[in-house]
Amino acid sequence: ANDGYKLWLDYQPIERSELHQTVSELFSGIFFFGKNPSHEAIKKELELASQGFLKQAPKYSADRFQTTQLWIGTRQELSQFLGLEHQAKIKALGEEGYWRGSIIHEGKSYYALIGNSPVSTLYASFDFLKSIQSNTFDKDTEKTDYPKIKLRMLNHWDNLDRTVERGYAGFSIWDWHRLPGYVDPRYIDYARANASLGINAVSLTNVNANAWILREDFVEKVKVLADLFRPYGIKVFLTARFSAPIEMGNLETADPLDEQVRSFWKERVDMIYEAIPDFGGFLVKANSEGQPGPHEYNRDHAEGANMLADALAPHGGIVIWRAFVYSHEIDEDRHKQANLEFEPLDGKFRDNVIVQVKNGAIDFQPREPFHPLFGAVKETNLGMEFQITQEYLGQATQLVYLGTMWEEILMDKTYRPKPSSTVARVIDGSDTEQNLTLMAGVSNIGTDRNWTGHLFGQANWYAFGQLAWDPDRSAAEISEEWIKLTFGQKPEIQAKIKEIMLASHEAAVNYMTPLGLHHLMGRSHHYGPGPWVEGGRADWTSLYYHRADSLGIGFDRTETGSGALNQYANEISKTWSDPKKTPEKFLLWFHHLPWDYQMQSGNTLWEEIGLHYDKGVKTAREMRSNWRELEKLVDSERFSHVDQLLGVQIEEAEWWRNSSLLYFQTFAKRPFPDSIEQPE
Ligand code: GCW
Repeated sequence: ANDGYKLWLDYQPIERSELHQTVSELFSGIFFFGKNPSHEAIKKELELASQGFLKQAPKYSADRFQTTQLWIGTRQELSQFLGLEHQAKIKALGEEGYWRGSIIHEGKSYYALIGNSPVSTLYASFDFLKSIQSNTFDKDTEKTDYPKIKLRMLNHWDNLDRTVERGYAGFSIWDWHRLPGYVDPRYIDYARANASLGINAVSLTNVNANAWILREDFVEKVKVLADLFRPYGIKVFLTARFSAPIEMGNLETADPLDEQVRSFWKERVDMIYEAIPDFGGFLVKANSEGQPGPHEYNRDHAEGANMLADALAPHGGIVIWRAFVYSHEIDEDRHKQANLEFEPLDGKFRDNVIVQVKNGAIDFQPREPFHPLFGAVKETNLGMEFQITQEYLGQATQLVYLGTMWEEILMDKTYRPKPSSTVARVIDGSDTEQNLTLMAGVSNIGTDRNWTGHLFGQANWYAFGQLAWDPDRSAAEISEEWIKLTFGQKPEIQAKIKEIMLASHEAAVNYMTPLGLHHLMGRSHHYGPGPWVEGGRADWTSLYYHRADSLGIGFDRTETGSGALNQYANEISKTWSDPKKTPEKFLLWFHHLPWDYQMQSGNTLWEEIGLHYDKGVKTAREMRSNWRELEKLVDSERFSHVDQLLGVQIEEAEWWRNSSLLYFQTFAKRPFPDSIEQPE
């Protein structure tokens, strides 16, 4: 059955005879230099691949020369066959870098997969298999690669009872109840999938944390996962609940400067490292949305983070401290809060702390300008947090390829610390002096057979991994690659699916929140439209964000409004304070403008809003008509899965358009443009 379980590691029979020939030769004589758990993982992968590609088992050679075709090992293991220059070239790629290509030795050619470490040899192997799958393998071209970001991490928001916060693909894959005794084979497939993308870290538990995960019996369960993931180069992190000293240490305080609190954490951390010597560290959400934190004791984020960092440092562990903060006390535009709290702390965090910042300042909206903290601090390690799970983007019902959205953010110019800086250059550390770099993605994985609920959710997991490896990769290229690995080589399939994917994010922005509108989703579930939503805290309502009235619409964040725009570099804040010079995709994010404001197209703002909503619906329909052209080319199981969901997506796009426009019309009191389908 084509249920999507195998993800992009579905090794289909090789069709092209020449490639078939080459690959059977290589797989007929494999020699491993050295023995270690990562090499065992490679072996397992080659076995799966060989069965899939050639329908037969691979053959290993006993000796490295005679019958051997394929050499696998680390640079050191193969050093005698590499010239000095060649060795230096591979070494320069760093611990996680690899080289693959042909080596001639005594007149015979061997194809070699060489990493600087066992794990990077595994990366070389996955890349080699991928090139076969996508029909691009060429024995005579060498390939080198290395990751540009150190920590490439998934954040699971998985609770210990297996529910998943903002998870739409079933329950948590971590079966805490049956661990440590029962080891679900799925854990290995999870590790394979991540390693194939170069993902090397995972935080297992929700940032809205439960202190229990730090109990000894839970750590024993975590150890099983850490042991399984180690050969795949994946380190395990846990979320630490700041009030754990009170909840499980019987202390009266969790004050980070209190000696007993400090020893509580030190003991916990020592206990964890006893079980998991390469434990990654803690991911912490503190003083945000009701989570406990250092503010309760009049301490700041740096004091809170450093206390944990000090407990972890002797073991080489790190603290990832989230900048997604908004407190109930501060009555400021939420957009400003992270900068208000973190800019003054620049330089105060320990070296083993990374501050993890969401891509935008509000909350994973369909489109946000980049977060103004990127570029604003000089002596703080900043990491990126993207959301792979589609909380505000149609969840697991809608097809929305996020690669293009992430690419857009990574390429945005921050103008700081260097005039040429972009978000990518800040987070990969090339324009800053930060010694730790991180890209995290909130996972969209669950127990659904296809892992991600919507088949195309897999593309977002894939794209995230690829961008974390190299934030300069093009989202279009990544989509092509994913399509080949998922649906095969046929060019008609390629072109159509790529068109669907590349149009999908803009479509969702258009039918949900065009022109810089944001947070118009229904309250708390964040699914369908709810621009009319009132009640609760001001910034939990949509009215707070769109501010529509009889005069106009939009959130004034210039100096006449909240002033949040001033948190960006001058090049941005000066220019964008003029609506005429603000990119129209962010217009209503920063400005409150009259309904008759004239847009670049010559239309009024009101007309343009209507046209965007309508365009979103039309694109959703085109996505389905494109998909339907593939009916004969894609297996019926996947065809129908995607087709049905696109049907729902179209209905929901219409729902968004009609309800939003009818609602905004009660303020604008103007007719809809003639050219659009009239909402009713
Ligand atoms: O996006 C919001 C979500 C919360 C989430 C929070 C966060 C984990 O609605 O469910 O809580 O952000 O990122 O901390």
